[in-house]
Amino acid sequence: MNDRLDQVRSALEKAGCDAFFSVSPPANQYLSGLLTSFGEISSAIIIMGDRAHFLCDFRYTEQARKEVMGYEISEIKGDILVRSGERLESLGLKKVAFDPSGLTVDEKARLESAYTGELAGEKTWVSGLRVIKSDEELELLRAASNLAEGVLADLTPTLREGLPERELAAQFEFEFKKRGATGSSFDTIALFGPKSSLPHGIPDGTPLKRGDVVLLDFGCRSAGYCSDLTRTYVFGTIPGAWFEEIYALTYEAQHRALEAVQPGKTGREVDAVARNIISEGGYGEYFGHGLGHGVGVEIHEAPRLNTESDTVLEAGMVLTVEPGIYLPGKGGVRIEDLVVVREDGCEILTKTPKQLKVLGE
Ligand SMILES: [Mn+2]
Repeated sequence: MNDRLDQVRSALEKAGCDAFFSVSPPANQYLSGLLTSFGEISSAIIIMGDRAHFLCDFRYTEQARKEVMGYEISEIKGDILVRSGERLESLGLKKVAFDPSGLTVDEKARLESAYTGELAGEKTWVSGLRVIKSDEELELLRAASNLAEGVLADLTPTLREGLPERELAAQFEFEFKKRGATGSSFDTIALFGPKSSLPHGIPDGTPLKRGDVVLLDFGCRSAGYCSDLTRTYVFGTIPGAWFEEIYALTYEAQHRALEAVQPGKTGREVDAVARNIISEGGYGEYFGHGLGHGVGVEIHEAPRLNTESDTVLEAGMVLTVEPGIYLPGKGGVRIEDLVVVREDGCEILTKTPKQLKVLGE
């Protein structure tokens, strides 16, 4: 953790700022190690050359005093943005590096009502540090991935006709917590039959039937780190040749894209490998999302694999590779693995087999 403080301090010096300031929950988790909800602004961090302050409200004070190292902990009352602005002011800071991208217009105004110095836009310091994972972070990501895969392995044999999508989704989330995760890293996607053509469909009361496609996209958050994987199965029997065709094409696209993940490639180049295979197979218009995204303390973070990404891959980045083909009214396929970019290619953290599998036989 102290390495991360040092890295922010050396960036501060180069940029000629007096301090770094953050109220971003994922950035603050990364910099302090304290796990809080990402749903609200619950802490503020001020890093100066020789001191660092961690501000939080009563709910987190006891935990912060025990767990947050390298910072002076202050308990604050009332509006965290106004109190933080007042603190920046009283510390006499003239130019503060700050990434405003997570703030609403109203939140920014509250901060500026109390701080009269300069907030210098700084979007990349912490997100840039987060892109390359340390060995310790890789172990946490691996553990989160293994935990989620264990749940998949145990739940898929229990699928039965009539099981509603939302009951299966709830079972995933129950098992994550039961096995030690803090919860799911995003709302579990469990879609049956034609609903599988909705890339981010919401599980409802739709009952499982023989001949259904079963699309499962899920992950857990464990010790602050996320996992993400997708498998697509069929239940009872294969719904038709159309499904075998799109499954085989998605499988091939994913396999070739995984081979293309290596240092020096851009996000756009890796995306193009999968996209060209799907397009040449005649389904280009049915693969409408990017190939993948970074995963870490957040489920979606830098870097991106898509048609616009100029990011050059480097060893230590963690990404998903998740092509899909979605036929409206019929069904869809997505196959997603979590991978680490290594010096010589990529290491696939997801171990669950990908051959087309018929469940419930
Ligand atoms: Mn994903």
